[in-house]
Amino acid sequence: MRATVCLPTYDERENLPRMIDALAGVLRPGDRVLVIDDSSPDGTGELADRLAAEHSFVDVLHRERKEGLGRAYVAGFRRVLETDAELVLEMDCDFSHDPADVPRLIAAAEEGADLVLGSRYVRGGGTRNWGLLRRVVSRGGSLYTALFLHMGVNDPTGGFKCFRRAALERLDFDAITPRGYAFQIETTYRLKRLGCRIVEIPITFVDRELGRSKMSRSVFLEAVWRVPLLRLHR
Ligand SMILES: Nc1nc2c(ncn2[C@@H]2O[C@H](COP(=O)(O)OP(=O)(O)OP(=O)(O)O)[C@@H](O)[C@H]2O)c(=O)[nH]1
Ligand SMILES: [Mg+2]
Repeated sequence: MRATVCLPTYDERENLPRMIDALAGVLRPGDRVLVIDDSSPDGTGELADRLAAEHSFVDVLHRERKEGLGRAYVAGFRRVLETDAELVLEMDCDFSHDPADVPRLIAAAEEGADLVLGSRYVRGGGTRNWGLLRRVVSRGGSLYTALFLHMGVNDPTGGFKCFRRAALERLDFDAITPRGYAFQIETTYRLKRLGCRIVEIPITFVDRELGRSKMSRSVFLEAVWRVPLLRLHR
């Protein structure tokens, strides 16, 4: 099945060329990468254009403003669904998600999952180089989500995913408005409610070495108030 990896970038100049090289080593003929750049001040967008000129499997979607990860992914999904891609992946560009795990996500989707989640909190998964605060916040987020949404998913806030095209097409993108981690929770929750088959596979999440995190208080607070609302409004 042909896969497209959506790669949102904001100031990832140090990471993007290495990431494209790494993906070139694991993707199959016909697979593609869509870089979704929100006019990064550090020139990641122009760099992406140069990489796309060098590598025929790379496309770039330029957006005018930084509007958060959720908006960037929705724009990317719409673009990918105009192509014939059968699988659509989400992945960070900061090497927290190991490109070497991409074939395992794809394989799980090909074996029949509608949505595959790279999971830190199943047997064999974990985090590396994370301080106590990040570990507590992430675990707390999973427990908080489980408390309200009962999805049976161990790592609902993660952003390393593979959607089957037919599942992604069932999502109403106009109705999915969150920007940060809440976006990840909401897409998974909506597909669960639609009866989709969700499979978690273990990954090790490594803290970024280059560039700066865009995780913010507002991203965190958005998830805190949106998760209970998801439950109440449907
Ligand atoms: N296009 C776009 N990409 C973004 C935006 N915010 C973050 N990203 C990218 O999304 C990916 C994840 O963002 P990070 O800053 O690593 O945030 P995080 O992984 O949630 O948090 P950390 O664990 O602290 O790194 C990276 O590839 C970022 O460059 C945004 O508003 N627009
Ligand atoms: Mg990150």
